[in-house]
Amino acid sequence: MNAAAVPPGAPPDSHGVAAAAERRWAFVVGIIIVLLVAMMIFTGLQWAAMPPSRVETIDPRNLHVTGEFVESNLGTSVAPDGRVIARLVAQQYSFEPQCIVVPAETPVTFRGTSTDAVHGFIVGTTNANVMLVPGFVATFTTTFRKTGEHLMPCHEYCGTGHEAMWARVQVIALDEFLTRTRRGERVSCVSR
Ligand SMILES: [Cu+2]
Repeated sequence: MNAAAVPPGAPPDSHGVAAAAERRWAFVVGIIIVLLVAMMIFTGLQWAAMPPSRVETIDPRNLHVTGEFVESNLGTSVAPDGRVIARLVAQQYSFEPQCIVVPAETPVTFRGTSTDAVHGFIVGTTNANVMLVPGFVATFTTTFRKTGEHLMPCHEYCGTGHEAMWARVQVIALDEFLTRTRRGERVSCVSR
């Protein structure tokens, strides 16, 4: 660089200073990239070497006829051990039930499966998000902090009716939920 290109007031070796700063930042970015790649390799190998913690299989051909996912057993119920369990089935192009009632401030275990194609759902803006694959039972436990209603759309493209495939999740107060389950009713949504 010739002296005429140095802006007025800049240190005489501004080019050298900039080059050193660039080298430092290139080094920092390089370390970050190496760390991320190492994490990907480590988790990829570790997960590939271990079986998933639990894989529950189910025959999708007779879901409606027998077992846990018959229609009368779908929806939310309280298990004998006190756990709240919401069961649902996805099929082209709807969820059964269409509206799921859950209590607020209580862990709720979702158990779902599919009769035909790969489906999935998310619940509103919560972090509940799962895929429903025929032949497997998907399960997760989550707690809804506030009462209210969430949309629950299918988020795996499953065919021409996919965009119309959604259900609702109604989160109600725990006492109201317990009162309704104590009456022995199958808990279903109330229109609001
Ligand atoms: Cu879908």
